[in-house]
Amino acid sequence: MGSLWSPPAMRRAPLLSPDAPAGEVRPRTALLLNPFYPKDAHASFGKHVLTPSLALTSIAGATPPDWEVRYWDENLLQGPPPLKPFPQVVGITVHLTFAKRAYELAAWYRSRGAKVVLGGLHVLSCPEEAAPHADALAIGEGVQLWPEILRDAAAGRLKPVYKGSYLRPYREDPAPRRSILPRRSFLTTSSLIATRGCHNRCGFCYLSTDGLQMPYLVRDVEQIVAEFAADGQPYGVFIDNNLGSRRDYLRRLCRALRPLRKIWSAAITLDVTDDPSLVREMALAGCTGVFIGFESLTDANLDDARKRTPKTADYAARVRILHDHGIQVNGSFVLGFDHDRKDCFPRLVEWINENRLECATFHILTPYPGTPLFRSMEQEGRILHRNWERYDTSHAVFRPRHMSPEELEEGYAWCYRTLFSPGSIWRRRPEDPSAVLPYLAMSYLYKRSNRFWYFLIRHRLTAAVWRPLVELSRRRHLRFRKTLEASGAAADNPGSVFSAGV
Ligand code: B12
Ligand code: SF4
Repeated sequence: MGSLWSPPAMRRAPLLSPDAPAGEVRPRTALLLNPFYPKDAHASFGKHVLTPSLALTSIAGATPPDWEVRYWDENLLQGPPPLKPFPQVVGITVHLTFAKRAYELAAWYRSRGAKVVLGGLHVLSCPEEAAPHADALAIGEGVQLWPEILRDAAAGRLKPVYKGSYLRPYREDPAPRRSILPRRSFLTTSSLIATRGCHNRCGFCYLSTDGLQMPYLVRDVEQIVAEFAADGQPYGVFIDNNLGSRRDYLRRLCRALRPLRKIWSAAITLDVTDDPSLVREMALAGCTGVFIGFESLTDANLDDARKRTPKTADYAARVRILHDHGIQVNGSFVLGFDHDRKDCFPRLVEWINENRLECATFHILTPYPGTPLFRSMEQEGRILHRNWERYDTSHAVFRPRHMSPEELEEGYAWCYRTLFSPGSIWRRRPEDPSAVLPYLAMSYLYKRSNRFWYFLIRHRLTAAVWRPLVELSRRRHLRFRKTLEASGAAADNPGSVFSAGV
């Protein structure tokens, strides 16, 4: 596959020159960093610039008015983060795959006199590992901690650890500050979040990390509508773990979003299709794509993971309900469960083709530290190493039950290669002939054009090039919506240039 091309800038973080001079520390300035991580050439390089994570914009939203805050995402390929003006505080978000890079950045800034605060999922699951690299750790929910951290930093009395709770009402959080984002660099800056948590606790998911108490909480629908309207983008991406855990809330949210006449995608669980009237509300509110964790086509795997989800035999009929409402389906599948044998790869791709999923993402089962899955694999002596950089779901970091780690990695690569092949793209085209062209545009531009993406990202052209296509999709959707409203039931698939969320 041509897209296995991978330039150095997509594989290696920018150099942090040891002698780069830093100026005087400028008081009350904070720099927020999203560290570099290597991109998987099997997938689309466009994934990172589809929509930004809300970790840093959420923190920025809680910054007191007498502090200046800046943002730097190393994955936007604009070089190492700035040293001028030299910040008093550097806040870095840490996931396990880029923890090593986060620690390098921390050392670079600390050696020049900045105070470094580390937060994010990896700090929550491995605080002892992160502690030596930081002046302060923010463990758990960070929005409530950030103002206190900055106050303490200004007064020169930073504490080593701050702990935030996910139990306090979510609606009290200020809106994320999206104005700090480089708008040109993202397909859309409207990453939205309405809920936190999930009604499930799958054994492999970070939500089941030891000690993490994250009940399902929702924000007021008016808050979401106001943020979406204010950001001025035609397309939004809900980055919630599961926007559909409370159906009454999702229905209210849809009704509130409908007058905006914008389009959006979201991650949901397949059980929202229990109620086709809810799927219809989603479509009428602008939902053009959903990201669904199908995980596996084998019920025993889902039982082992303790995922409460419809039976796999029902999957196809439920996909149909979404398609009938013009909602594209991006399926997420995990490879390497204990009941997976080598025949799972062709079976899976055939199923995706047959059911015409517009897009799919594959993930090698990855035991995240602190989860029940990690504990059981460790007890069974199946963890191969703790090189977190390779815990990126494209490497086998454990010994699978019915194949070798190499066979699992080969199967994963084969699934992507086959799914992104012209034959598979063609087989999965929408049934409605007028939707075929936008679908093909999405498939080729999004998935098979990594050289193009690299060019767009480096030259900060992502928004400029995609915006007209997004607008086109929005208009198509509005036409489709009219038909749907008039029909009182499902209508033909309108097609979209992109499918589903992150
Ligand atoms: C947007 C997103 C992306 C984007 C952007 C990623 C990026 N690094 O910029 C894209 C699409 C590129 C992406 C890619 C991937 N992602 Co992703 N992604 C998300 C998603 C959907 C939303 C993140 C977000 O905005 N959360 C909302 C914010 C507010 O929450 P938060 O990050 O936890 O931040 C809070 C606290 O942690 C804390 N905090 C965080 N940072 C800091 C920093 C400071 C200084 C302070 C004080 C506090 C603080 O305060 C914040 C507010 O409370 C999450 C799922 C989710 N809903 O969280 C998955 C998620 C983070 N991704 C995940 C994975 C596995 C991946 C991939 C490996 C998947 C793949 N194979 O492609 C890649 C690799 C990317 C990588 N190495 O980071 C996993 C991580 C699992 C884990 N244990 O690490 C998650 C949790 C999804 C899941 N359910 O499994 N991802
Ligand atoms: S359904 Fe998805 S978000 Fe919810 S616990 Fe399972 S994997 Fe995590």
